[in-house]
Amino acid sequence: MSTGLIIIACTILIVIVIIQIGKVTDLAAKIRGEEAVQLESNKRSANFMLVFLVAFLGLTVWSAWHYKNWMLGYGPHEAASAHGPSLDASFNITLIFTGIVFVLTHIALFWFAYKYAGRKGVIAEFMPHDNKLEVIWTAVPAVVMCFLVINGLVAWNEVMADITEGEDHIEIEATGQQYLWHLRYPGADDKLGTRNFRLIKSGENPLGQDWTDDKNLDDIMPSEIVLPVGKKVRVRITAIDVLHSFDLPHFRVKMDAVPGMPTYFVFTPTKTTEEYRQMLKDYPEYQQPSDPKDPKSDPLWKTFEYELACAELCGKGHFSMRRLVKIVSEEEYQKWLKDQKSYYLSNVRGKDFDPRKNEVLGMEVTQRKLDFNTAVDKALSAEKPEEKIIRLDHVYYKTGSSELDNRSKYELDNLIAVMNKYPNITIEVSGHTDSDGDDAENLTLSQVRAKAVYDYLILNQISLVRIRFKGYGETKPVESNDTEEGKAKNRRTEFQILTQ
Ligand SMILES: [Cu+2]
Repeated sequence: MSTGLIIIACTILIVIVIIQIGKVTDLAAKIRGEEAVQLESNKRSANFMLVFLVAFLGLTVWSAWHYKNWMLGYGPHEAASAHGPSLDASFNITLIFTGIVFVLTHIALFWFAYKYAGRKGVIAEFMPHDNKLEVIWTAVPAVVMCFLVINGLVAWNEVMADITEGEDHIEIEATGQQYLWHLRYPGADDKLGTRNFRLIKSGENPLGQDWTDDKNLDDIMPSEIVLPVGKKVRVRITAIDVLHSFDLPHFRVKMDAVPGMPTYFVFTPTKTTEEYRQMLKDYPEYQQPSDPKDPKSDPLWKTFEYELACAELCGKGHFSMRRLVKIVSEEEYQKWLKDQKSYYLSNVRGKDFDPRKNEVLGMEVTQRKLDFNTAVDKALSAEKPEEKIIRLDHVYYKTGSSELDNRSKYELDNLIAVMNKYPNITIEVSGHTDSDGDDAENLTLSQVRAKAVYDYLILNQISLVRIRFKGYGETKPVESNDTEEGKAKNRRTEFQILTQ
């Protein structure tokens, strides 16, 4: 409130002062004559032009010098990509030319204003046209522009070159959305799966990946970009809603992300994050504490991270489209990659919206076989009878019936393989239920379900003297029946190795 009053008071005062000065000037003109006052004012303005010229150019040079270390391409901000230096050089060449023109034109502008200020008895020369001048100020910029454009084109062609057929590279994808980047890496198959915008559903399928395409199943969606140093990367760039721009300033990578128009950028990181930090270490501005409130916090160079930004003002949350970029060694990259989980397997698999929930996937078959054999090996070497029980987690029945679901065959085939591998093993197959419903019915259901597994094994040439089956109904719960989770665990079929 008081600040507002002061501002209003100041404004009124300034207006009064200006009006008073005007009155005084008027009065002076009346006393000394109009012309004399005009000439004096011309002279003063001319002198100011000279002062301004010197101060302005001086400040321009000073600020450029003072802030140079904060500009890309100068001081510690070297390019960290293979193509970066050629772009930086292009910018520098343009800066040299425009810088020279900038200084010369400004000197001419203010010097002329000084030199040709109105003086008593001097009349301006009338010059309607000058061919020589016209030719000079057309030809010189034209030649310079040609040089700059050609120089820029050469750099452009180098920077925008795509991957050649069969060239070794990593292909990743970045999709801009208000206000985040969806990052996608191909999984073990090295191929990104297909997308269809009609399948986009937030929370379920943010990118519209087509889950019937096997290539999608192992795709990972990490929260940061991790890349190995020295390897070519091709980034597919696109957007879901509005224009965004994929910007990796340290790598001199910048490309618009346009909905419906896929773009790309190919670059090779040449410095790991750690190497870049080591380079920043020598600069005093990076030796400041990273937390201004805590002088003991790590210096800025130590906490430095490359980053991905959105360079298109895409809305009010634009600033939050920041993602970390980490450049590491090939070994670290492979290790990181191995730790990533497929988006499909961790977020979609088995959910109601999984179009393949009734299907056993090839990779699941492989993984389950491994898990099953590990469990069998453990049971075989165990001492206590209760440690020789193995749950058949992937044996399914049709609801309320003992008919085996088609998906059960993989697990049962694993069991058959084990029975054939160890011909001395005998087992008991047992069925169990939760506590819901009638006890006697549960007992019967568990019995017929265990028998269904028994029948499957007999049908597949396993000798009947090696197997017996039994239904335990709800008598042997492994968890409390109070929760749905516990009940699901209690509804199970398992087998116990009796002799081996
Ligand atoms: Cu954006």
